[in-house]
Amino acid sequence: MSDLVRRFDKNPILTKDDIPYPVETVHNAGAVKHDGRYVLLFRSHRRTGRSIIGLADSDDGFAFRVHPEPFLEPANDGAFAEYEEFGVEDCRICPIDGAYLLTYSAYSRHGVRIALASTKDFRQVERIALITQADARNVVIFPEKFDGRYVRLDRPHSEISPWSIWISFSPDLVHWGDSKVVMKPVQYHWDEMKIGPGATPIKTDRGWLHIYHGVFPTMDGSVYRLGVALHDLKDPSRIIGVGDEWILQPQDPWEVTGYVHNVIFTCGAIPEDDGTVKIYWGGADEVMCAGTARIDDLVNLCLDHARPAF
Ligand code: BMA
Repeated sequence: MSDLVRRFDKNPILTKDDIPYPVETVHNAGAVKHDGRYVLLFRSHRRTGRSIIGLADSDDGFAFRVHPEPFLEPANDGAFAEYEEFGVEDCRICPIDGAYLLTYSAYSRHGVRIALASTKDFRQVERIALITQADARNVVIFPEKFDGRYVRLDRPHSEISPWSIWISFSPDLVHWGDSKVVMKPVQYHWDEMKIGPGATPIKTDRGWLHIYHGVFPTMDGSVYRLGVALHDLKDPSRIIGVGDEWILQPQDPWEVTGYVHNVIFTCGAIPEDDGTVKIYWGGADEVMCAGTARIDDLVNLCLDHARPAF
């Protein structure tokens, strides 16, 4: 099968040289279209080794302009400060109810948990709540409610099970429950070590398409790749199919070598009216890359070349 994702020919789209304040990396960006413009909320390491979130925007989804100041830095006071002490990472963006929900990893001496914030204009941002205990990462919220409830995919950590994708429900975005596991790594498979939610799910006529990451352990360390899963339109806890093959693996020099080698990690993808999707990913935890795929091809992979969800 030919490559389902076509890399943009001018990758990487952002490097640390594009950032107007001192950082060592620019990667793992959440993505959304706002007022016809493409917006990225990317992660950058400071030289302390701790991360902040920056903002970039673009007319065409490929040429981005970075805003002069960081968008979100660890809180200095209030309820969030204690849990953001070690940095904020890997922000996802969910457009819903006329606003954008932001879910990001908050790191501290207590572990990693997920913080929820909201913005309407990407200027003002309001922190709402810490919505998981430690340890959990990679929360993506579906951009629609189901039977009046918000739904998210999340990834709690476990010492017993390989890290898996769970689903949780909420009436108010703050209190979450009815959690259950929906998808697990498959043994001796490209995602056998751990999996986690990636981009905010995309609605298609055949189901919710979720681009996730999977990790394989090698003698040379872990390899991070992307795969796809399709969730039922009405009941997102039901997985219709998981593509057996990865859709993207480290290949370009800036994906194979960098801050952490052999990493492709997504936090955002933007569906277009022409049936394509722009996928954004961090290369080797150091640069931002982009590519396009046909949504139908990704859905077909879930349906025609499926591996079990468990
Ligand atoms: C994960 C997270 C991601 C990162 C990946 C590869 O555990 O820290 O932010 O991209 O590892 O280093």
